[in-house]
Amino acid sequence: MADLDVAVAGAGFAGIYAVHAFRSAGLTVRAFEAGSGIGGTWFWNRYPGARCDVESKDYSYSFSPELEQDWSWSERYPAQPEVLRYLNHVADRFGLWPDIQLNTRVAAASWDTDQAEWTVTTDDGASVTARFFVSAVGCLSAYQVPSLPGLETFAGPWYHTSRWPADGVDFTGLRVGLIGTGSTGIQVAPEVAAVAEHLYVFQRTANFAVPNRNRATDPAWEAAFKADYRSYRKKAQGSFLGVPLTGTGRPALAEPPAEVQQALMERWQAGGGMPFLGAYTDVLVDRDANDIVAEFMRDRIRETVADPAVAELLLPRSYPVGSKRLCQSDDYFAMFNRPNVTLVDIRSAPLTSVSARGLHTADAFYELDALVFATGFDAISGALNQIDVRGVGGVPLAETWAAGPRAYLGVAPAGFPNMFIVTGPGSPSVLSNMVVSIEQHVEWIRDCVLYAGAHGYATVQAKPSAEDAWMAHVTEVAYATLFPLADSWYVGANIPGKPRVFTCYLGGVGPYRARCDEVAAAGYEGFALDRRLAMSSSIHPQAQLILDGIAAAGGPPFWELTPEQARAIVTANSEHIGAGPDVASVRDVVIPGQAGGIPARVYSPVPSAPGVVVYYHGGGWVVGSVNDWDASVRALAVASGCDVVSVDYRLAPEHAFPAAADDAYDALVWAAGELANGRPVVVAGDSAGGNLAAVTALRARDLDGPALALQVLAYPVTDCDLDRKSYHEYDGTEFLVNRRDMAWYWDCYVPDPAARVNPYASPLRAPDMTGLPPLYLVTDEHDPLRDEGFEYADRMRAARVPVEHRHYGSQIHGFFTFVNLLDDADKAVSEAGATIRAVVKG
Ligand code: NA7
Repeated sequence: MADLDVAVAGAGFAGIYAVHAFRSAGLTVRAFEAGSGIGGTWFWNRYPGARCDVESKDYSYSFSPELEQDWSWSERYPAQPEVLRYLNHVADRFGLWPDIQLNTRVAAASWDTDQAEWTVTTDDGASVTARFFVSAVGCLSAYQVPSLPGLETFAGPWYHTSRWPADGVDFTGLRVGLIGTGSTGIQVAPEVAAVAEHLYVFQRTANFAVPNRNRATDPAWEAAFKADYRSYRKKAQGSFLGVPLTGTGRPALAEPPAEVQQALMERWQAGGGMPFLGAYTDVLVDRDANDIVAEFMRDRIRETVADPAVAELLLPRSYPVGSKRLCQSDDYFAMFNRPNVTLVDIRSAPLTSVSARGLHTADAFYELDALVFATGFDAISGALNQIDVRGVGGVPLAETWAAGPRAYLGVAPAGFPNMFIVTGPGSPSVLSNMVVSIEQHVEWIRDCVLYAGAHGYATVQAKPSAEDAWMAHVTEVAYATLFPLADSWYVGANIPGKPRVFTCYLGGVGPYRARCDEVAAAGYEGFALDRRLAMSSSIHPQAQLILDGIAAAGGPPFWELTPEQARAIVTANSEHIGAGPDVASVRDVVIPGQAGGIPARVYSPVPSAPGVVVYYHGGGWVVGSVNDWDASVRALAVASGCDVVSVDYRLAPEHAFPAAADDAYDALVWAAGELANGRPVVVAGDSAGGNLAAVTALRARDLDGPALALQVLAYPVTDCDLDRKSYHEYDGTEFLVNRRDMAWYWDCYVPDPAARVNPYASPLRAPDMTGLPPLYLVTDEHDPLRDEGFEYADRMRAARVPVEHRHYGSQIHGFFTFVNLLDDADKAVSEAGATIRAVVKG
């Protein structure tokens, strides 16, 4: 038994929410955080000027309506200290601290196939086991310092912006060299320039930047905004970037140029990168449209920077605007008008080395007292690759990702069972509002973990074929845009030797979410779910009493008896169940079938029930009767509120296949035609009766009717192959049915083994499952028929048939009918009944 359900690496926005979400779902979780505080990016990037480029109203959790109402952001774009305060408030408010371990870096995580669990080792040498391993290490955590010869000889201090000293740095009176002019360099530069004696900005690539127009929050605006926060969040989740934007919805190239200029100017005045780039639909896909916007921005630089030579150097020309992260600043370009700021072009004369007193370029030497590196990150994969992650067969993740990081749906890497990556490669991640994407991933992962548990799966792993197809789709979408044209960190171009792969999904946050939801609804399509080691639970004591009673009674196995003797035993046993609940009326009928009259009993729980259930009892097509099943069918009638027709179909071996299946279908035709009178009709059955219900649903589809609203199958026989794992696991004579019993039942029902693959005998063999009525499936753990039930559900989901599956982890074959004796039977019948009731009432 693993120590934890979920081990999480990292406690930034993703890890913090993961702790809350998993814990609230009843899972045990611990997040390991290398920092001495939580916050991730917002803990480490505490350089002066650090500010989020997404508005505070968007860059905040949406999972708690109370939290979003109570918290007030002081500015339009929050500065780093405020974001960090917010995250600490969240941890306090939701009591997350006990499940977050600070000052602890995850060093390794390795998958143990035998135990179906991860061993997570931390840098203090400790280790913990967990069923699931979730990476929340972030996309921009592994910072990069370029390898400049002689850096170690530099006499002054040097800093990377992402490891800024907590006490800050005083640059007063110093000559400072800043390397890097991305989002970070552009933010930190004006702050340093304001105090330093001189700032030298070493620029390799000029960057585009739009103004923030940052401002204090207006309380009246905030109140109005908060009144509509819920619907705003919904819009964000369905939007393209995770922020609801109001673009023109038109291509710039189709607009009169003057109107384009005016619209761009309005957005420029309003500030903000996303609304500016989102003005026109073609800016990121059409180079001509992009050029219009780029030239507009270059004009703004020319307008702002006094020295034309400096302005010229600051004009970005080498890539389409937006294909590198669009920077945001209110004061970067104006800063170059200060006398204490010098722009150094290291594109034409690259940096060559560092010596004790400063920086050497190919054509000059700059005497410096301090150095600041704002040189970015090994993005997307860097932080995870720093952990020694090993999947199936001990294969390292770094090796699997040698040609570039990949994951099915951007969340689950193939070859790494039970591992998920929040905002991983192939998801919208850094090209979206991260908080929206983080919440979506965490919730999706949580639901997947819960699904696995509820259905008794030990492992969930992406199929390589699904991962391949997804990553091909990610690439295809990316190459329909201008993004791949830039040498950006999006493609790994900033890290020497890194494979050039575009790993953000550009299909949009809303459509991406819908795809993830579809995959989940289809039973985690593209994932292999495996049940091995899944259920550690033992047989429920009430069920064990039944098995003990049967064992104590002794007696030969059914297959040594005549069918009549076996039937008599089943009838005698059914008397232990006692009477079922009262219903308004019960009447016995004879249904006209193709081969003669079919006895049946109609239970009406109320005078005018909303629907009709046609029920087929279990008993291996050989034993059992309407009488024997009286109590459980009554219970189902009451629970569903529907009329239930319990069918005494012909039994084998006297009447071999397809007699029972024919009767089952004829009974449905009668019920739909004579009894339902327009009311919805459902088929249901347990064990061999589940088989008949499934087959009847197939036939009704194939014969164009009658229409069915639902099929309810309890541990159905769906296939003639008795070599499934569950047959071998539960082959003992102590169970109600074992492999040998089932072989006998099949011999009686379909004597010719070759005929058993007929889909009307083995419905799992139906080549096409589309167009079938929704499935409500009940399975139990300690049951030879367990696995074929799961497979049936999988086939249905693959055919997009809605499936609701309830698995009873401590129950035995037959339990559904043991009302009065087993609490779980009462529960299962009432749950199935409630579903039927809901379906027939529409
Ligand atoms: P970025 O955007 O990767 O910017 C890094 C900057 O450092 C960029 O100007 C680089 O020039 C420059 N750089 C990197 N390596 C070198 C070397 N070896 N020599 C000279 N200059 C170099 O990182 P940021 O921290 O600014 O932003 C990262 C993200 O964080 C940002 O996009 C937001 O999403 C938040 P280059 O352009 O490669 O020529």
